[in-house]
Amino acid sequence: MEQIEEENRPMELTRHQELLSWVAAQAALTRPDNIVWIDGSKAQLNALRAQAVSTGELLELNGDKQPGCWLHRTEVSDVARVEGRTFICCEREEDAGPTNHWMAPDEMRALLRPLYDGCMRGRTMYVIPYSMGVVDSPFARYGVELTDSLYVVLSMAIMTRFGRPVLDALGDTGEYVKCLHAKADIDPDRRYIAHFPQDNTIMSVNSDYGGNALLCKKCFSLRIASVQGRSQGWLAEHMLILGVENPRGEVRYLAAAFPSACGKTDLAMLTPPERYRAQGWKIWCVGDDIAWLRVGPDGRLWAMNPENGYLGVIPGVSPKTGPNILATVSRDTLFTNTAQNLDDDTAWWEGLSDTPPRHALDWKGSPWDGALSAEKGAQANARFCSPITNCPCLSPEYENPAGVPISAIVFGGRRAKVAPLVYQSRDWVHGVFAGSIMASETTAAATGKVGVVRRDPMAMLPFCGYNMADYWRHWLEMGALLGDNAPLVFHVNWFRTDGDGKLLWPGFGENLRVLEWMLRRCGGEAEAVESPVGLLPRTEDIDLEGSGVTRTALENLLSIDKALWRDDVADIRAFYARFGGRLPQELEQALHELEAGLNER
Ligand code: GTP
Ligand code: SPV
Ligand code: MN
Repeated sequence: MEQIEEENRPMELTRHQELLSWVAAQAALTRPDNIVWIDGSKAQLNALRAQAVSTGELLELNGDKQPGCWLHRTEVSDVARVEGRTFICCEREEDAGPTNHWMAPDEMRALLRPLYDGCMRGRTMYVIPYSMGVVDSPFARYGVELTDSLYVVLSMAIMTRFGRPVLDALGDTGEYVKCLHAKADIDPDRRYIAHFPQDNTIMSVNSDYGGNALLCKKCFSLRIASVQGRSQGWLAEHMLILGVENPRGEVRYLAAAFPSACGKTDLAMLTPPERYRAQGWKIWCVGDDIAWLRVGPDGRLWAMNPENGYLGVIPGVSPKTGPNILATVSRDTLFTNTAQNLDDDTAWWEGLSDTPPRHALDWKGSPWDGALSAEKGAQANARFCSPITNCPCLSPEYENPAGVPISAIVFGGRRAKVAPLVYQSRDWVHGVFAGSIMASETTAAATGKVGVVRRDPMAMLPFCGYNMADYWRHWLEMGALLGDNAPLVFHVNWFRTDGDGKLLWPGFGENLRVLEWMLRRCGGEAEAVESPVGLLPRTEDIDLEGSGVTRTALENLLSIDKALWRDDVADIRAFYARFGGRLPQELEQALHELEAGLNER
């Protein structure tokens, strides 16, 4: 084997023999010209950034207007997660369950081998040791990603804690998730995102975009971590975490699961309505996408955010709906697939300003006149990647290794019909049921048709690394551990429309009005009324002053259309049937009770 040059001699960084030999074996397969270990130093990152600019991989934006910001454009065929090419490769198909794509591990390895073979020739392989969670804390989990993409290196440097401290924490024998990423030819027909939970291994090839390539994110922190959590007694969830401080100065924490592009980042960084701000309400963001939850020493449920940055949807972020997001992306941000305003070399997206730039490039890099073009300037799933500390409302608890105690869990989807603005589950089991029957319209975050309603339990349909029925069982077992300390469980829908298809609820900051009711429920300070689907607020329980929403609209938002719900029950029954005898009996029973309630006069 010819000698591959290694920069940052690994022996000075680690004596982890198994890691060294794994890296060597992947290099022998992919044949990079050289290997660079990422140590986390500023000097190294600056040099890599300069290199990315020289190759055109990154474009430096206006340093006065968007300081420390960069723009990256992806291939036109590589703009979202590819669920159809994402596989769970456990030994037995039934353990992946009916909602995951499965392939036998040996078969997948055989299929991938030729795709990786020599694919890094002429390129550099970067070795990124990273941590999900605060390095060296009891609940941190480590990974090492090998990649031939500088874009991935620079994104991982924002999204994770990485470099030398992680190697130190791993020591000579520490466990880590093995992540092999190669952009190869970015060929969509040979694109695979494969997970081997039994080996703590992830293999991704032929994509250089978001969750397909930043393997720390959905691949590790949800698909692999959900499997680890099941055997170790914790939960890895697709949830934001936020603290709500009331005028008395009490902070309660919520964790909320919404499918991709359905409002997690927006809720996590919400700006309270004027009146609420005047009263002293504050929002504290702990995380916007992923939560790891476990039962704390006090018996309550605690949540921590394993990430160190945000990878958020940028189109639609406007001064009106997302001032905290705008502040977050104002500096040190890596934008992907936005438009570029050529007048001042800034990133631009729909929502940033009312008048689009006329002298611009669209996300594909083609000349674009925002006033004349029928096409959007930014791609629908364009993203920002910003350090966690950029958020003006970042919770001081964001790096508390213990996380924060959770008072309420919130599930939610994007549904024009059926789901009311909010309802509360009667108890934990009924809450697990509410999560399991979630449905939502598809979005641009994944390739495929947009706006199609599909069942998306706990917003984990594309992210649960094992059989969803076993996952529900695990949720039920967590509830048994929590007992009376279990958080209350709610379901929300910010997207309900009237007969003309107009949104009934203003959303964004106004969502605090709904959170307020939930928190008063947690404190035993608010009323609720029974309905077949769960507990509803009375219209007088939601403060509408200054919201522009009428009582009639709120009645509409809270109404339960029994006919539509009965159709949903039929759909849920068909969905549940896919899990056969593995479906927890408690959920079957809850569905039966829902149907019985809907059939009462
Ligand atoms: P991922 O990062 O892909 O997991 O998405 P996310 O869940 O963080 O979604 P995000 O907050 O980025 O919101 C995505 C889309 O939903 C944007 O188009 C927002 O404008 C829209 N949105 C977010 N919150 C609300 C809301 O309360 N009401 C309405 N109508 N739209 C919302
Ligand atoms: C999502 O699709 O839920 C995202 C973006 O947050 S990605 O990291 O690409 O999964
Ligand atoms: Mn988000």
